[in-house]
Amino acid sequence: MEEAIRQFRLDTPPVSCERYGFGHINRTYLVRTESGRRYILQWVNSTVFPDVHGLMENVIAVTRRLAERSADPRSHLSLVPTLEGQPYWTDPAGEVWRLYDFIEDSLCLQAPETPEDFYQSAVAFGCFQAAMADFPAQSLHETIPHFHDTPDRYRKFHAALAADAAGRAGEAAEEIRFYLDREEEAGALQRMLADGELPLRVTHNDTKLNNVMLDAKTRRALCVIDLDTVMPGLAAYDFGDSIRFGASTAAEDEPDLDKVALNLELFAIYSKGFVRACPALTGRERETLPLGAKLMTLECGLRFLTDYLEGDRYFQTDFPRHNLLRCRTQCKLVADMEKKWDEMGRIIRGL
Ligand code: ADP
Ligand code: GN1
Ligand code: MG
Repeated sequence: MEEAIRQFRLDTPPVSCERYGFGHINRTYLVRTESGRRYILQWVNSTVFPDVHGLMENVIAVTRRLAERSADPRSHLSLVPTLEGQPYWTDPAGEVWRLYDFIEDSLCLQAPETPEDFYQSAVAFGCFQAAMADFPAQSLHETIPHFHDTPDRYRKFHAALAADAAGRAGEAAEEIRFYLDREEEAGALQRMLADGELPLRVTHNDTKLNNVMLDAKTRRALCVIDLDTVMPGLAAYDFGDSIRFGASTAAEDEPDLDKVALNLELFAIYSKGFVRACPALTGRERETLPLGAKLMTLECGLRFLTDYLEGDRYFQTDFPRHNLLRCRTQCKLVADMEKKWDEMGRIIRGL
């Protein structure tokens, strides 16, 4: 990591470099230099993203497009070049490192502190989708093929279950049953896409609240970060993943399931912000937003469960059964959405 820092064009020599943030995939470091300036150094996880060079081409193209759209340097991520003028550094082992300017005077939240914070995150993701509306989606690399293809996630789950490589299927029997009971409905968005009912858009695909920056003073949306999964996708994916993470009454790994529910007030607030920021959504796309919330939550829990069955190889975990705990909160949230389904539909129709 020290060697990586030395490869980039910092303003003055570095004085510290420490682990930073709560991401589950990459390794992120906060770098400070003698002048007091801060940067974000990241090691990009090449197991999760095998085409790491394609991924960086996406990041370069997307940040360039966003920079063309706004002169405000805090409205988008900015890559800092290497000493040789390259946008990222490949180390001798083939691992990719990149450096971003730190977005100063900003907030990155793990949970909304007020409904307005959540509204602003909807504005950030909605504006991102709108800003990318005329970007040639087919020019982007698919950094993780079938990323939100829920039936494909089910195929991988069945393979993991059959192998039961870590001998954990018995312990997860209740969650496994929960997923088997919902397999048929899990393909609904994919079927609509295949039938031409929904347009493919450039989407972010990982719209957690902690992938948005808010202005620390005004608390207004600044920009979206974590662009590794920007790919062609459905509006319902971006809407749904935000609801899954930010409109839950508890953290993604809350052990007390009684605390986990869908907060309908936050659901309504996010819906309003997202739809306002994305006026181009078709009527059919708007109708699918509640389904996006349910299916993204179902899918994410299924991914945690699959990773648990495979021995925790994908998501970074902090303790044994962390992925199982995460899966349980997602199941609880799906069950709560099923109870609140009519109300979710009413909120969207009333916008
Ligand atoms: P991961 O893919 O592991 O989630 P992220 O790109 O989301 O990695 O970065 C992890 C965290 O680092 C973010 O949640 C945010 O708090 C912080 N971060 C990332 N980029 C920046 C930036 N340019 N300025 C300030 N903070 C950042
Ligand atoms: C991962 O990278 P991060 O922590 O923002 C994952 C998302 C999951 C999320 C669950 C590339 O997001 O798809 O929804 O964890 N990212 C990737 O918290 O798999
Ligand atoms: Mg992230």
